[in-house]
Order: sequence, then C-alpha cells, then structure tokens
Amino acid sequence: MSQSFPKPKFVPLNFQYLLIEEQIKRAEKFYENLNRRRTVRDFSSQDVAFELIEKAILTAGTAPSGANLQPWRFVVVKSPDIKRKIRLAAEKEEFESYHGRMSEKWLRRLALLGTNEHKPFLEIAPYLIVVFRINSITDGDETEPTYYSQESVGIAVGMLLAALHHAGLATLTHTPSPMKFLQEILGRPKNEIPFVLIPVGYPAKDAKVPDITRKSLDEIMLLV
Ligand code: IYR
Repeated sequence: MSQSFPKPKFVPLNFQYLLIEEQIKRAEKFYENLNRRRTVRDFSSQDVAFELIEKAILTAGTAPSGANLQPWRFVVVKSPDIKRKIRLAAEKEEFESYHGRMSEKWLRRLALLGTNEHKPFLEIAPYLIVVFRINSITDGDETEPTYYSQESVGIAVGMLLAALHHAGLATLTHTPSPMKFLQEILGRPKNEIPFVLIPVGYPAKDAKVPDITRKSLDEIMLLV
C-alpha cells in the first residue's frame, strides 16, 4: 500500500458518573419534559432571544456523524422578505402536493392532523431554521461523499428539536416537498441538500394541537 494514513490522536474521555438515584431522577425528568413536546402550527409573532437559537444549534452540532464529517448546515432565517419568499414557494409546491401529488391514503392520514397547503406559520414564526445535508466535500479537485449523512443529519435534527423544546420554545418539523426552492432562495451550493424546515417561536395564545397519543413502551420496545 502506497498511501500513508493519518495517525489517530486520543484524549481522556470527560464522562460524568452519577449516582443511580440521580440517574433515575434525570431520566424521568427528561422523559416528562420531552413528552410535553408537540409539533406546533399556531405560532405567535413574539420575538425569541437569538442566543437561544444559537445555543440550540450548537447543541445539534454535538451530534455524532459519519466519520465525524458533521454534514450539516443550519440557515437561520429572520428576514421578513426571505420568510415571505419561502412561504410563497412552499405554498405553491404544497398546493400541487395536496391537489394531486399525494396519494389518497396519504391524504387520509393527514386529514387527522388537519394540515393543508396554507403555511402562514412560515411568516409568523420569528425564526425559520432551514437544515441542509452536506452530501459531499471538495478539497481542490478531489470530491468525496460524506458518509451516513441522512442518519447523521436526522440525529442532529432530533437533538435540535429537543434542545429548542428544552429552552422553552415551540417548533414545527416541516418538510415542504419538493424542497429544492430552499437551496435557490437561500443561495446554498449544490452539495447542500435541503433536509427540513423548522419554524421556531412561541405558540399562539389559543394554539391547538391534534389530539394524538404516543405508542406505549410495550408497542415500541422488545427485550430479548
Ligand atoms: N409536507 C406537507 C404534508 C405533510 C406530510 C406529512 I408525512 C406530515 O406528517 C404532515 C404534513 C405539509 O407540510 O403540509
């Protein structure tokens, strides 16, 4: 073999050992808090402290990723002009989706959630976080794919939603489809693929959410 690979460098792990009582208390509190998270579609226009957004994105950026390539970009949209462009483009695509592109089976599922092609929250929420998946990296004339980028960005988005909720904010996990317009409006390069759009803010005073339930532990866990 002619290549010489770089040597790994190790440092001591900074692991926090906790007493079992403390572990159980934290696990319960964390579950109770995350179990209150709901996807919100009725936002207030009340402003959000930008440092909360920054801290949540820093938290998302601690996610594990394939070969530690951290294949994510978080574009934070505050500009009303850009929010309007995004709303108009999303509503155009969503109209097509709700009027022909989605199957009847799919539309029946969505009927329970009461969603439709109107997306006022894209202008009302004080911030939109648009998450992009970086699918390749280029160094000079060499291009290399990122590895497990779907999984990596999915994990980071989960951590982002948890962090925003933990900071007392409401979110919507929104996937207008197709999402290519986000790359164009936000001027991102072609190796950055739109992954999800997350309006962030406070719920409207009279916000309502669908009356849904979560599967029980028995339904989602197997111990073998
Ligand atoms: N993207 C559309 C449709 C939609 C699809 C699923 I799957 C949902 O869980 C919710 C909505 C929209 O945002 O309305």
